[in-house]
Amino acid sequence: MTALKTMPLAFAGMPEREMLARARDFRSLMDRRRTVRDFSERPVPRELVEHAVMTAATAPSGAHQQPWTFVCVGDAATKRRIRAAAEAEERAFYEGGAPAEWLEALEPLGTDANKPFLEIAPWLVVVFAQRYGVKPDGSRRKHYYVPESVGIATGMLIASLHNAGLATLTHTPSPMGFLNEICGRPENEKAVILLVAGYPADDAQVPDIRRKEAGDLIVWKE
Ligand code: IYR
Repeated sequence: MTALKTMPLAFAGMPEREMLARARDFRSLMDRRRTVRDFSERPVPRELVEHAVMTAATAPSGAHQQPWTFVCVGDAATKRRIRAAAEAEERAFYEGGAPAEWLEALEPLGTDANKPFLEIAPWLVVVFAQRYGVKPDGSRRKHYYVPESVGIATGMLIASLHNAGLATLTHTPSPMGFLNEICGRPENEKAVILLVAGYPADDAQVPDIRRKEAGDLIVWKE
C-alpha cells in the first residue's frame, strides 16, 4: 500500500497558563470519577452514549486499524439475557472457580455473583476487540496492538461518560464468550469490557479508597 496523503495539523495552541489551568481542572474532574455499582433506572439519551462512544473511537490504534466494536445495549430483553448469563458465570466464579487469592483480593469490594445493575442501568456498552480483521474476500487481516488500542479507547469512553455526568462500572464477567452470541458478534471479535453506564442510585455507596500519591507512581528523570 502507498503512503497516505498528508494535510496540515489543526493544532489549537494556547497560553501556558491556560494549559496549566485546563490540566488541573481535568485532573480534578477525573479524580472525582468512582466505579459505581448502585445505579438508577433514570433514562439516559442515546445521543449522549453515541457522543461518548465516538469520543472513544478517536483513540490511537495500531496501524490505525481501529480494532473495536461497541455494542450499546439499552433494551430490557437483551439486558435481562446478559444479566442471566453473567450471573451464571459469576456464580461459578464465586462458588469455587476462582482461586482463593483472587477472592481474597475482592473481599474488600464486597462483590458477589448478583449483578442487578446489568438490568437497572439504562445502558450497557459491550466493548469488543477485533482480534483480526476480515477482508472482503473473507481472508484474515492481521491486527496490531489490539489490547493496547482497545484499552486506550475504553479509557477514553469512561472519561467521556464521566465528563458528561454519568457513573460507570467497568464490569468483566469471566469468561465473556456468551456476549458474542447475545450481541450477535462474529468469531474474530472478543468482548473485553462490559461498561455499565447511567446515573448513580440516590443512595449509592462506594468503598472509601485512596488513590496513590504522585510520589508513589511517578519516577522523574530530568
Ligand atoms: N467479575 C467478578 C469478579 C471481579 C473481579 C475483579 I479483578 C474486580 O475488580 C471486581 C470483580 C465480578 O464482577 O464480581
